[in-house]
Amino acid sequence: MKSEEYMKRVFDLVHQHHEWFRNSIPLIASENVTSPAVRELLICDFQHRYAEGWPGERVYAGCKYIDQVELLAMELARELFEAEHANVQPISGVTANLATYTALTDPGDTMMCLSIAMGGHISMGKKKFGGTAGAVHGLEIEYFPFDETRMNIDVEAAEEKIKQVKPKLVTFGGSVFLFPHPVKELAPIAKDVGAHVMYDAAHVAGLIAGKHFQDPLREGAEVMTCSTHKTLPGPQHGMILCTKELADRINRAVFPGVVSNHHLHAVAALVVTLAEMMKFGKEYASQIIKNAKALGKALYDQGINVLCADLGFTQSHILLADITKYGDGGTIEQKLENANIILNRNLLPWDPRQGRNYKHPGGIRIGTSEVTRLGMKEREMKTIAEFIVRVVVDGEPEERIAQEVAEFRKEYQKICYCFESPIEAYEYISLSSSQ
Ligand code: DSN
Repeated sequence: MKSEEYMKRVFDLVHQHHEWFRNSIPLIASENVTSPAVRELLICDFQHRYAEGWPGERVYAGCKYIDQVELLAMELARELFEAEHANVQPISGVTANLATYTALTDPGDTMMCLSIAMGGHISMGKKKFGGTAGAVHGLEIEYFPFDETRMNIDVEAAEEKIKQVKPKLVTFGGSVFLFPHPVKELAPIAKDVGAHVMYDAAHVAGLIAGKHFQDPLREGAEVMTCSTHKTLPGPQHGMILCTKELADRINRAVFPGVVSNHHLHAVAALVVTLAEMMKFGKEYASQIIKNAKALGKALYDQGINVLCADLGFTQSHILLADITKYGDGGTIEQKLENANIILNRNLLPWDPRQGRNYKHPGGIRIGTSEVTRLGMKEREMKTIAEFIVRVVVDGEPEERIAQEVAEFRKEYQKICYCFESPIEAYEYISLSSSQ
């Protein structure tokens, strides 16, 4: 292709993506949509700059405004999460986790966490699976015993295992996270054997900020890592909150450990996100969880095996459904995508035992953060459940459902829980005449 054709092609594809999302129901639990103010800062000049080091102690000139912005982000993060220290330099949740492993452990040490099938994240993975903890930092991984009926860590068995294994680090949190983890119960046991306690809040940071989930830093976690773009509806970035005592170790592990430049435009955008959460976070988090419960019930009532019905399905933004009655997770994910319903297939805890793998697992994961941000409430969750059931259970033609989904979406184009919303959620913003 000629260079002009590459130009045309990329703009065409991105425009098509925007149009598709405008007409779709976004249910990926790790995603969200940012406010116009966040988006504006993401394209500011900060994105062209370097600010290695610490505010006031940079190794580059030109940082006098950047420094002040980073200090604002740190101040807001400390306040919102009631943390003694905040580092806003990790460029992602994985980077935040890697920095924490670097600060608190040495290669060869053992970390206890959830396996991926139980909801752990790839950044907690073993070396043989290429996970960050094992393959990059050289940690040995021991899994928490898991209660599959309650979709949570088995407290008694975990207590025994911590005493026996004596890990150097115990990590709570993960990627499939229906209920608060037993930090309060297990953190003292971990500390007794000399372990540090961290909590990966990538998924639930917005719920924690909104005071509608557990409060890990008060329950015994010394470090809480997160990405800033899931239930916390900000730029794609990372953050670490920790005790004063660990602040220097964490800072040094982040820089010069795992970041050079730390995506300064994202730090500016994070300030807006944190300010939005100060003002709207409680209401937003509460509605996300109400929506997840309502969607879980509506799906369950229509025959979909949403896990943990006896526990109210979830206390977070995530639902997990065993979909094996209707096919495998991969096939169902594709059918739903054809119908403009975007979610992801997911391993169930028992899938590896039953010979299923991540390409064709037994489950689907559904998240309600983004649809809530679009202003949807319990009533709309019933409509979404009907669309899903018509595809998955009734096998209606996917193209027909896609058209109905697009019609349904027309009413929900504004972004809620932010200071102002002058543009539509998936509006394409033009700055050049290339499109
Ligand atoms: N893998 C992402 C998720 O979907 O949970 C988080 O990085």
